[in-house]
Amino acid sequence: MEQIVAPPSPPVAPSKDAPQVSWRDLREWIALIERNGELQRIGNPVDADEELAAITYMATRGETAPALLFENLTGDRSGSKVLANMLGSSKERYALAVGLDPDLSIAEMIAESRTIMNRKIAPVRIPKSKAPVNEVVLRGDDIDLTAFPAPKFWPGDGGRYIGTGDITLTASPDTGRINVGCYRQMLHGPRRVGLYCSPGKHGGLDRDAWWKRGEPCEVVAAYGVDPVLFMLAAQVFGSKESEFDVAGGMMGRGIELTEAEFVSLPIPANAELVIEGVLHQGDVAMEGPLGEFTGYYGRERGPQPVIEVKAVHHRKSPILTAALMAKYPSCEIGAYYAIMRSARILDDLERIGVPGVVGAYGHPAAASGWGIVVVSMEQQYAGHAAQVLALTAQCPAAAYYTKWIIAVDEDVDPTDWNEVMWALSTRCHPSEDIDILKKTWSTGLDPSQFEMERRPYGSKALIDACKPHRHLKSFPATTLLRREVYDRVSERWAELGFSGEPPRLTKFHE
Ligand SMILES: Cc1cc2nc3c(=O)[nH]c(=O)nc-3n(C[C@H](O)[C@H](O)[C@H](O)COP(=O)(O)O)c2cc1C
Ligand SMILES: [Mn+2]
Repeated sequence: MEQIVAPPSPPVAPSKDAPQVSWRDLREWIALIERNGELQRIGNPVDADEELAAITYMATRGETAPALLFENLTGDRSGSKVLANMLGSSKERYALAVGLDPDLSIAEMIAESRTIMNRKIAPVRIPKSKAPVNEVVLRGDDIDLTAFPAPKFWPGDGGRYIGTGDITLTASPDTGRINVGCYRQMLHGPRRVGLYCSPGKHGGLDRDAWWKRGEPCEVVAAYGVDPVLFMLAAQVFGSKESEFDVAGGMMGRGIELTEAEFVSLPIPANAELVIEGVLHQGDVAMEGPLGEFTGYYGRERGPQPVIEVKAVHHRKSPILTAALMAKYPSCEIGAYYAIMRSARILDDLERIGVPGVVGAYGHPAAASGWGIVVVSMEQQYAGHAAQVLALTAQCPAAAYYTKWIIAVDEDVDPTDWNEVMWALSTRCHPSEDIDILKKTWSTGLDPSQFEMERRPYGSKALIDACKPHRHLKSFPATTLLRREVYDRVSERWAELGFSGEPPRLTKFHE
């Protein structure tokens, strides 16, 4: 089996100003994380049927688990490897993917992410002959996707999912905009792959627009992709935006695409395994369920469209990316999702123009960053906290799902749950400080409401855990160290027998 050769070099800590990430494709990124001690290779035989997911789940019950490269899959007929926990709950691997310093704090990464997510760089085209994904090209009856190790994750899953850590390309027939979404794909047969888009997702809207014209919808899907394409495919952008441009901006260079064999869509040139195909109206097969990011099974089994596969491209010994959906910290959408969503919430609040917002964080343990958003702010006028709470709750980046929106003062770090609990327990008076919004934007994936039909209508608690504005002047002083004493102790930190840096404190007794 082909080996990924990791050239020996010191751990990489890319400069904050580096405009371009240091890796070119998934293989180079794997080599980078391996040099940084963030990869575990598993060479023992592992069954893709529940065992791969079981190992991934068990290995990721702590927050510092490495990415897992399964190199030997039982029954595999394709020479593939499977990468799981690619990003997971690791802020370090997120940083290595987007060219940030892995030692930055979460709050610093959120701030840096706002900058790089707002850059846009269009994709570039490279010739077919230069595209690594064209090492092997198959058409027609030569195609057999059942040769690849498609995992079944959870015991109650409805089948083997070749696509979880995937990207799926569709085009709008009206504007030509290419959408990149991450939608699950269950393997039905050698040339048949299910594609589930929940209502309103851009891939599904494109599909329906083609069908409305009486034409089949062309699709390209990639099952081994670099971490930036994967992350961007799983983020919501405007329906007219192409995720490719944002991915290019984050990487500091255009995503490389090349011409396909059958469809008019392009294919990602550096992917590991790509399929081209079409969705015909009326061609459906039973699909689902799949264990979800909530920690429960999602939508019931039902008929969903099927991709008729027309061509397959892959690198030799391709590395497939598999995304386990599970409770934190075992969920693939852990650290990166929380950081990117928080960056976008702050962008939204800035665009709206509300003053005084200092930070925000959607904690990943709250259903992968969907359940809770903490916003920190400097209270400037009566009613300010209530305004920030309501705007945060309903801004585009936070409105979906989020149930608990908590406002804290600027001296509380929203990324530090210990500090948030302190604020909730000392500055919040439940009978005064909690408001409820009803009939808000939710999802069928939230199991807390019965019956199923009620689920899309959620509710949100707005929790004011700021000091009461009415009593700001007379609110008890927080116990803080005197600056000069802190400095004196810090200087003697090592001499006192402590290792490492003294804790960083920013607020002092006045
Ligand atoms: C591993 C994983 C699996 C996902 N599966 C689905 C899915 O099957 N269907 C779906 O509609 N969204 C799914 N999502 C969420 C979409 O990727 C996300 O909503 C994204 O914004 C879709 O792109 P779009 O906004 O361009 O439609 C999944 C996300 C991840 C990370
Ligand atoms: Mn989109």
